[in-house]
Amino acid sequence: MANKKSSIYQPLTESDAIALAKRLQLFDEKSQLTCNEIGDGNLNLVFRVVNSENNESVIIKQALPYAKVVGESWPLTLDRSRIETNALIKQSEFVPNLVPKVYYSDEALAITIMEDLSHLQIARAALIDGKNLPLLSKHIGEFLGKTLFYTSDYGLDQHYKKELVKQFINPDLCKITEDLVFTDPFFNHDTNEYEAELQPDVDQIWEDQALKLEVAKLKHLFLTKAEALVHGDLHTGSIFADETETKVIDPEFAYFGPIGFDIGQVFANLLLNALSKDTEKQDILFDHIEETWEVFVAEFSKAWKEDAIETFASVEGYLEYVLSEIFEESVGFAGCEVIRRTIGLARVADIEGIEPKEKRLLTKQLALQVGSELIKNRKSIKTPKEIKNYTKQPVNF
Ligand code: SR1
Ligand code: MG
Repeated sequence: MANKKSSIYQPLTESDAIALAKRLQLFDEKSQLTCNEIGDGNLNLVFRVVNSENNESVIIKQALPYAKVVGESWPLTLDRSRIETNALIKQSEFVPNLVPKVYYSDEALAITIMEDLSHLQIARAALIDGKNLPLLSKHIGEFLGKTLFYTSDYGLDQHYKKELVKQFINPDLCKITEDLVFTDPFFNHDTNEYEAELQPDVDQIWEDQALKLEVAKLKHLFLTKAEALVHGDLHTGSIFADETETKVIDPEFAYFGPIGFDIGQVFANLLLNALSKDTEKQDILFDHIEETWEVFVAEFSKAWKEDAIETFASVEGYLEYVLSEIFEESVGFAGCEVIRRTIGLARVADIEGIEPKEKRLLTKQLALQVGSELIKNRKSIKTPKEIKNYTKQPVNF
């Protein structure tokens, strides 16, 4: 049930956040603490509490009982805070170097207190600024390979996995994805938003029955395929990075879903950044897409060979079959994400920031075309290199 508030829940103010940090003795008793609410995401309050004497800091993240991006008219469960805390803790078992440390959590207040990563930049912003983030895909491939293998039936005691599936039932946040990624952009729905000039291209999507049939199949996978504990919202805005470090944040959408969903979101958001760039600057992004996949395959395969608990794991061809299914699904999910980030409710700065408008419209037209083709052709696309080919075609008018 959405919007179930405990009696002690209330949204924190900046001074409440300082009082909480003091009460929990997160800093020395005599510290001079300052606090700013720095949340710029769609859903939560994010307080940065700093000891002004030595600059030590923590982040206090609090879920609001509604979606901040829309307002109180869109109620949202506070339980996502419990999901986020537990997902961070679970992921840290496999990739402690790639997620923020959790210091404290309180389900009733819907808060998670964690490591401050303000020395890093959100990857989306860094890529828009033209930074290369040379280790981004190596780290993300490792994050994907380890977290997804070790929470799947291939790498985790299958009885215990079912217990975990129960703990990570996340219906409200899944519903957001079911609607915003897999449904609304493919119909005339009032959450969609795009320039009037794009209407013919959008109509083409809405009228394309072959495309809709494929989206229906992908949506059904998202609804039913409890393959591994996925992050569930792994776009470049959920990654902090610099030249040497990468941290994956915000797993409030985590649930047991298809492995390819996380990979597809990574592909799509790198692809959207590539589309926003002039041709000579695109290769770095396509290289990141390729390396993400290669490192994922290497990590997943290593874990499979060393730690698989599934009796059939040693059967010749099984790992290769699983990887090819994951790739096909990743490509399809990437297509859905590209389309929703172009015309749906939660669009991305990479594309929205393109000026002048004519250039932005051309990029959006290409994005819609690429997204549709990835979805429809996913069975015949066998390598991440081939994804790039679809971006080289002229836009159909
Ligand atoms: C109402 S939430 C909109 C989007 O923001 C989140 O980060 C997810 O991507 C969601 O689809
Ligand atoms: Mg988020």
